[in-house]
Amino acid sequence: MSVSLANKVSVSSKIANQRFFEYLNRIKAEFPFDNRVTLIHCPTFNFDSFNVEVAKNRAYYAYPPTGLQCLKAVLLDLGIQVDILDLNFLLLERICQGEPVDPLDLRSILDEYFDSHMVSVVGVSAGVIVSNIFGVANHPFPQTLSYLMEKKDCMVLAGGVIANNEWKNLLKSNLTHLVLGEEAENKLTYVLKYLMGKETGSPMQGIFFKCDGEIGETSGEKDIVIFQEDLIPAYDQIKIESYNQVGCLSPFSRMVGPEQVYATVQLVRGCRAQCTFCGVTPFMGSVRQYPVDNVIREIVYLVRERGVKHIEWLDDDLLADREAAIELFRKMIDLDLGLTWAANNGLIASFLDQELLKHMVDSGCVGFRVGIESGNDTILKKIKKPASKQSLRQASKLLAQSPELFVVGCYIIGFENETVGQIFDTFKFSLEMNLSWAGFSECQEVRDASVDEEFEADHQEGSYKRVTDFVPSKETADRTINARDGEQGSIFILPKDSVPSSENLHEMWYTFNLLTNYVFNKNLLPGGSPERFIRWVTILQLSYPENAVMRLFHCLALRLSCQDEKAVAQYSRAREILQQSDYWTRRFKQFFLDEIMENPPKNKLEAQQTIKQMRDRFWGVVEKL
Ligand code: B12
Ligand code: SF4
Repeated sequence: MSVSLANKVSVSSKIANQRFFEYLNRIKAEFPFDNRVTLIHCPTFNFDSFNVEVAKNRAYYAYPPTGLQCLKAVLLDLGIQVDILDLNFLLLERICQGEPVDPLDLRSILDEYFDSHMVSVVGVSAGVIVSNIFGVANHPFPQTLSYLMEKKDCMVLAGGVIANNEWKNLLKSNLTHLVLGEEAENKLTYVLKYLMGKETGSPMQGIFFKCDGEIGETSGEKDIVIFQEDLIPAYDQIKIESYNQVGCLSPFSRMVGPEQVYATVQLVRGCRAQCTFCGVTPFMGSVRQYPVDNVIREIVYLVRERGVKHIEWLDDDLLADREAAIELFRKMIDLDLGLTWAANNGLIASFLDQELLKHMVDSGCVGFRVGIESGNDTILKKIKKPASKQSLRQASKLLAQSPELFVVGCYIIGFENETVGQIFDTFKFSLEMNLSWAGFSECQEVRDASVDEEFEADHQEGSYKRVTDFVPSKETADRTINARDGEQGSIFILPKDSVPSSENLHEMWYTFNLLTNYVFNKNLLPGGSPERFIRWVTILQLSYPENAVMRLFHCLALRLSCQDEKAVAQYSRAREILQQSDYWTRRFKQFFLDEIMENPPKNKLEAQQTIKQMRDRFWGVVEKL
């Protein structure tokens, strides 16, 4: 790894560093470094809304711990022995393989490991979907950290996006000895070299600590990680061939078949854009690229030696260097690896062009997300999205030429002070873009450390800012939204110049999702591909087994593709859910779906008519917006 440094150390900063070294010396004396480090990957699913059926369906995320593997790769260069303990994988594996009495019991896994391993340094990564770690009970990240701190026999380090956002609160709560901010290869190397008594080089900023009750940050140069290491040795303890047996990466990884062994790969760190709502640029800084040949070697290793059949890019801006991306795809094509790939983290739509798209398809791309965010030019400008409606329309035309790709457009609603009218623009634009699917999410501020002043008061009063899932239906174990009677009203009567309440926003999310993805889905139109719709919805149903709307539209799509027996099964399941659930009964009435349930189509022609009638009815409303 080469290190690039910026900014000079100021004289006053020496005091902060003196305190840091004073603290580090104490820790070093308390836990003499034995050349062994364990890195823990915390569960990435929400313990509060945990649903055992979803876990057994292998629908929770099971990402390999790539960030920890990168750290391991640089520590191996220092001759340190590194274990990676993937708690997410182990927990999901235990649930998928048996019927554990307490499926969320982390302690037994930690006990089993630490009873047989003495380690002087343990690093923990907060890999959980709920980022308000102090706002929910039973959160695995603080649970794991307090387990380790209570043991009092190792130095504890925290890192990753959430630790970065919560560093002050973690230190205040004595949940860790140090927090290493942002990308941590250089900072971890620095701390461990110090513990080993090796030459460390200049101090760098971004290491957070608490000395004698006072919280501080090291000062010095800002390090920029330029990752050049070989990641292959860091796969030694990762059971990559089993991750698909306990979870998934995204609907794309399920779409290619849940039995396909998958892995994740990265070409670029950082992003060219600086969208105001996104933490990527502040967290990762500038765009940096891995050597293309290293990435190719990793892919070849994964395919040929570990049996991987599908990869997903972790990049925020995979196409940042167009020529490098083309070189990469070309090499993948030449190697003829029989591999599929997807970019669930998203591509920037306005940077797509015909040549790139061709290389993507030929190298195995099955689909990707594109960040569209808004259908209102004022909002697009305000959030500094590198796109306009015009450039997005061009992308939509380009994408229409590759119908084999499943492209999900991502939209955000509820930006600060965004009006109902502006949000309607996004909804109408999602219909105009006419992609395979629309992923709506509600804008949420991911906490940052500067809000610590309110932490204690908020924490005590239980009003600590709630940052939950960006998709409201994932907030509850039964996947309902605005479930109480009376919370579901028409969003179309909201004044266009008003700013919606959070309930209204949830309701808008619900309505847009229903209309764009189901009622107006292009694959349910004559000339569309109901089979593609069926494949996607089948995967979504693994996460939403009790969603009656999905059942009904799955039934309609099956009728369109003349799979009548299966259609009857979906219809019957929808009926059962409705019989048991007031929530779904109300939702069906609200959108006149109860009428379809009373008179369900019996064949392809009737299904086409049903869908057309439904569209005509809603189009009247949409047109007036
Ligand atoms: C895969 C992924 C997920 C997976 C989990 C992956 C995992 N292994 O845990 C899932 C789908 C569960 C997920 C959930 C969420 N994610 Co996410 N995710 C990603 C994605 C696409 C790749 C992550 C990755 O592997 N990166 C590559 C490695 C090299 O980087 P890294 O993991 O960050 O690791 C480095 C540092 O963080 C640090 N580090 C990490 N762990 C540790 C541990 C220790 C001890 C130390 C010292 C350092 C350290 O050092 C590592 C090497 O530099 C990134 C985008 C991206 N390109 O990074 C978004 C990203 C990190 N996610 C993001 C968000 C917002 C979330 C959620 C909050 C969304 C939500 N509300 O649900 C949650 C929070 C989860 C979390 N991890 O903190 C944002 C973060 C923005 C920000 N800075 O605030 C990103 C950047 C996406 C985006 N474009 O907005 N995510
Ligand atoms: S393009 Fe995507 S990753 Fe880049 S800053 Fe904008 S939202 Fe973040």
